[in-house]
Formats: sequence, structure tokens, C-alpha cells
Amino acid sequence: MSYVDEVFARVVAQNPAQPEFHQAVQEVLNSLRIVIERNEEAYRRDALLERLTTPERQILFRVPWVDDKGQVQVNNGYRVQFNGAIGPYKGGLRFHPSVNLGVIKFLGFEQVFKNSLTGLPIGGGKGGSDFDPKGKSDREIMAFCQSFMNELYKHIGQDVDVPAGDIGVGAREIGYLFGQYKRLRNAYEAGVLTGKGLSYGGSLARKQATGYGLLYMTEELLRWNGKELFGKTVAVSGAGNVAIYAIEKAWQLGAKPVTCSDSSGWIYDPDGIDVALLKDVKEVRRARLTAYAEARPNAEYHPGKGVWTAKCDIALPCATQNELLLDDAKALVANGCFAVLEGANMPTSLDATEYLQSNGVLFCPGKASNAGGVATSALEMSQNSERLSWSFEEVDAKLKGIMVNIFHNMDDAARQYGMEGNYVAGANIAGFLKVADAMIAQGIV
Ligand code: NDP
Ligand code: 2IT
Repeated sequence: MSYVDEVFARVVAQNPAQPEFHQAVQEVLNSLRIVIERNEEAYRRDALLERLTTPERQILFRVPWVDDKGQVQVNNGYRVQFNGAIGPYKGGLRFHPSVNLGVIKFLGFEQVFKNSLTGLPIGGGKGGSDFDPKGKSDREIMAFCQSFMNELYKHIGQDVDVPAGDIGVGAREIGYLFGQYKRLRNAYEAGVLTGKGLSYGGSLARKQATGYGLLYMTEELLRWNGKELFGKTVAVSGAGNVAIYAIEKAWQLGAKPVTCSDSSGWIYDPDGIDVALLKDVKEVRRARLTAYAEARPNAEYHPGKGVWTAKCDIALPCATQNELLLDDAKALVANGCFAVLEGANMPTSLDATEYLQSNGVLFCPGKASNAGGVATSALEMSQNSERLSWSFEEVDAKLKGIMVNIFHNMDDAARQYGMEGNYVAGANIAGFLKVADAMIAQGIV
């Protein structure tokens, strides 16, 4: 059996009932085959792939909190510090009822390669809880965040592990988490969390960064393939942080975003998505997309799944993992879609990815196309270290430069290993080589 197959079998055997983690590892190891084969003996002797697929540390904890009725609630808390070879662990916190250890491990594993691709000195980690913020009062959110931090603070620090937001964690949650960290440590350590509010150490353009970065990547990838974004119809899924700012930047670059979705249904707006209205519904009122449809008579609201049946040139999945499956890929191809770039983490299943690629669709994996969020988090850490704030324009220009750079590193890596245009392989290989080099240089740790 090849070394890659051996390690994959080991991952499946040692991590039962964690299908998302298996899926993320399978995708990466498959694209590394050719790289590993060239140096198999040394990698095998150093157990490099076993170390790469085993988190350095996994922290599981109880999060008790009191709800508004005086009832005590208990949730599970997680922080997985996956790989610290190139910098302090870095990655978001997800609060969603679907969170379990396997989900956090898949996200932490992806983060290792993504953070490497940014070119910035950040290792990979991820955390979160099965806590559901939906329908909770601000008081309950604060109580939960404070209890979560009562344990997490022991394991993080600006040079140790730097959490940020993800699904269900935005500026409100980061604020409560930061306040509690500061109180427990009795020190103002701004760089311990990113995605902070602008009044207490946050970076301009961090809120927009993932969505904007996705569109900078889209523009560069299309340009390099002799196409252009201007004038194209774009289907976006999700209606959260990533989706909103992807839609905003799509408009700014001359494209027309016509869809968005949440876990209840999806919107098709023939006039293009009204960003101001979407922000009001989701960021201010924290309401459902039915409220968007009520305010926009021309828009169609469809309950349930189905956003990928909308006719589009470019699809940007920005909600969650495994939201674009084989049948969705078939519908996209049948409708003439020619590019899919992932804003979410692992939104496309492996068979859907293969279908898209083999039907000539340009496909960019999330670890490259959504890296603008974490890259700008690293820029926030830099600003915190020098106790300065950069202008929106400065951060945005750096973000754009980073996305263009990621595109070319991934494109070059794919070409160098004979897989031109296969950006899944290119991103995995380019991300891996830097981490592997740092791991080898630092010995068996
Ligand atoms: P938000 O919580 O702001 O928004 C998430 C959106 O996705 C909501 O519209 C939500 O709908 C929908 N969604 C979440 N879970 C599901 C589900 N199980 N089924 C259907 N819809 C779902 O999160 P973000 O926008 O921050 O994150 C979206 C994706 O982008 C995630 O995969 C995240 O890991 C990834 N990402 C985020 C980055 C960031 O900087 N925030 C950076 C890089 C990647 P509803 O409100 O109904 O739950
Ligand atoms: O998936 C991700 O890259 C994020 N949720 C952002 C992580 C970060 O540290 O900004």
C-alpha cells in the first residue's frame, strides 16, 4: 500500500464517526500523492503525514451558563490546536448546533493549509461549541461567551493561539469573549483575538475581508483564464458575513449577484440582491430571509434547498460544508455555470468537485479562495503588535495583493506538478510544502 493510502486508512480507523474530517484529509492526501512519491522514504521515516493529520492538542470542555429563565444550560466547548509549525495557532470559533469534534478537526486541518497559503506566519487551529445563538438574547449570548472564555483563556494568547469568528460568531461575540479574557488575565492583550470592534483594536476591512477576498480571487482567476467577471451573473449561497460582503464586492466589480440563502430557504432576485436591505435583515434585525422577500416584491423566496438551480455564470457557495452536492453540480453545469469558487469551508462534496472539474468548470477550493478572512486577521495582529491602525485602503490593498499572490502560487504549484488548472491540487501542494519544510526543520516535535 502506498504511504498516502496507509495514512488515510489510519486516519479513518483512529477517528471513527468523523466523516467531515475524513473528507478533508482525503482531499488533501489525494492531491499530495505525487509530491509524497518523490520523497516517500524520508517522509515515511519522519512519519510526516501521521503528524500532519494528528492535531498537536485537542481541548474539550464543559460550558455551563444560565439562560434568561434562570435555567442552567450546558454545552460542549472545543479548541483544536492542529499545527503550529509556521506560527501561533490561528482560526475561528464556530457556534452552531451541528458542531462536534469531527467538524472542528476538519476545519482545523483545512486551516493549516489555508494559513500557509496566505504567506503570513500563522499556524492552524479551530474551535467552537454546539451552542445555538439563534433566538438567544444578548444577555444569554454574553453569559455563554463569558463561560466559554472561563476555560478557553488558559489555552490562548497573542503568541500561542489566536481565535476569531466563524459561523455564529461575529463582532458581538468577539466583544464579549475579549472582555472576559481581559478581565481574567488583568492585561490588555489586543492580539489574542481578531475580528474585534474598531473601538478596541479591530482592523478596518476585517469584516469585509473574506467576501472581498473571494471576489479578488475570482477576478484574478478569471482574468488568467481569459475570462472576465464584469457583466456576469453570480449565484451566492448563505446570507452571513462571507455572503454579504461577497455580494457587495461582486456589485462593485460589475457583476450581478442574484441569489442568497439561509438554513430555511433561498432568494432569487431578478434585479440583483439589494445589499443594504440584506444587511438590514441579517446584521441589524437578525431576521430570516422571508423578511428580505417581504420588502422586495420582485424577489422570489423558495423554502428549503435549491439555490444551485438558479441560472448563473459563476457560483460562490458561502454558507457551510457539503452544501453543493453532485446533483447541484449537475444543475450548475447544465445551466452554463463556468466557475465555482468556495467562500465557505468545504462546501462542495468530493464527487461534486470531480464532476465540476471534469466538465471544464474552473474550481477554486475554499482554503485558497476564502483565505482573505484569516489573512486580514493576521494583518489585525500586526497592527495590534505595533499599536497602530492602518487605513481601510491600506488593509484592502494588502488583502488584494495576498489573494492575487495565493492564486499564482496555487497555479504555479499545479503547473509544476503537471496538473495545470487543477487548483485543488495546486492549493494543497503549495500549502503543504511550506508547512512540511517548517516541520522538518524543527525536528520531531
Ligand atoms: P455566518 O454565521 O455569518 O453565516 C452563515 C450563513 O450560512 C447563514 O446564512 C446561515 O444560515 C448559513 N448556514 C450555516 N449553517 C448552515 C447549515 N447547516 N445549513 C444551511 N445554511 C447554513 O457565518 P460566515 O459567513 O462567517 O461563514 C460562512 C462560511 O464561511 C463557513 O463555512 C465558514 O467556515 C466560512 N468562512 C468564514 C470566514 C469568516 O471570516 N467569517 C473566513 C473563511 C471561511 P442561518 O442563519 O439560517 O443559520
Ligand atoms: O475559516 C476561517 O478562515 C475563518 N473563520 C477565519 C479565521 C480567522 O482567524 O480569522
